[in-house]
Amino acid sequence: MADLAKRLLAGDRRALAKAITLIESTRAGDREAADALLAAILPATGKAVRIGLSGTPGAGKSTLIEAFGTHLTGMGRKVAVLAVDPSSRRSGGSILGDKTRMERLSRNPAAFIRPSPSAGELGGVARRTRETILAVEAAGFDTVLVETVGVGQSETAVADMTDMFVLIHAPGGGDELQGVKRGIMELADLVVVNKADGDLLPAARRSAADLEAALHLMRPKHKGWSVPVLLASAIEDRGVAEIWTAVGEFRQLLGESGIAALRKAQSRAWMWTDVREGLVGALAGDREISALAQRLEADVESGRTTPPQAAAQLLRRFLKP
Ligand SMILES: Nc1nc2c(ncn2[C@@H]2O[C@H](COP(=O)(O)OP(=O)(O)OP(=O)(O)O)[C@@H](O)[C@H]2O)c(=O)[nH]1
Ligand SMILES: [Mg+2]
Repeated sequence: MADLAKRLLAGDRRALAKAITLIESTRAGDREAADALLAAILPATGKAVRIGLSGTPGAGKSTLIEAFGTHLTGMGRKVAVLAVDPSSRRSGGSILGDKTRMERLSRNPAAFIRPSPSAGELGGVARRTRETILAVEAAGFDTVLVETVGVGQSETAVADMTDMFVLIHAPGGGDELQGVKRGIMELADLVVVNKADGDLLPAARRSAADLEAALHLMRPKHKGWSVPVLLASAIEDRGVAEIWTAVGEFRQLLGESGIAALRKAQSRAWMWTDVREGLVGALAGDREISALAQRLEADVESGRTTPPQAAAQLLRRFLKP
């Protein structure tokens, strides 16, 4: 493990791939090794700009990340692209799709692309991605882009592991705008209307105006930051430099201490998430408790016991066997 950590810290890409495989492994022994590895590299982490990107399926997230990432490597930055997608929607085929969508970037020596770990529960996928962020930072990547599809809870998970959350929107009418859940809008630090090209340009302008109006009605997430709405075209490589400018302005507003505070809160929340998941896992893995749980569920269903009483009984047994 010490050797793997050393090679990882030296920026060895094969060591990075191996580290991530270890992080994603579900074998018990690997878990301990991954924990030890993470502890060893921890002092070398935290130096990257962490950006989450989300948007409805087909909004052009991957294509935009390709253009944005290529722009950043052109500026001398080292870019890692990770994905969080707990849905089964993404099988082997579309991971390949992503690689072709990011063809330039995947051949770029200053970039590293890691598709989402195979489908699983969001909690597990999110934890592995958080750990992978640490691994790529230790390997020297100074910009981490985390893509997630805007369905379900994954965008909250990604917003909780990044410094800045970017919502990518495709041009569309009012109906489509209503399809953007309010909760996702509230997470956004920056909104990009992609596909602002060709025939779609007028619709993109209208969408941007609608989004600006909607954002105006929302409570600001960070004091002093009004969420910009930018137009971009991933396929024409336009609007990409402006995204990086907005990232810089946002980081300047938050300041180093603001970002540090954000990350501290994220670390605390991560710890408690792991505690909760560990407890639920231990509960589920205990045979005696499972048997009791089954009886209690039946009691709750039939109205013999109230749910709070059943929960208290289960916890009593679990905590004081
Ligand atoms: N006109 C136009 N089409 C675009 C642009 N960006 C992406 N597309 C097209 O939109 C489609 C979806 O692009 P992706 O980059 O795969 O979108 P995505 O949001 O990553 O999709 P999922 O990961 O499946 O949710 C593709 O056919 C792209 O060629 C753009 O700037 N302009
Ligand atoms: Mg994609």
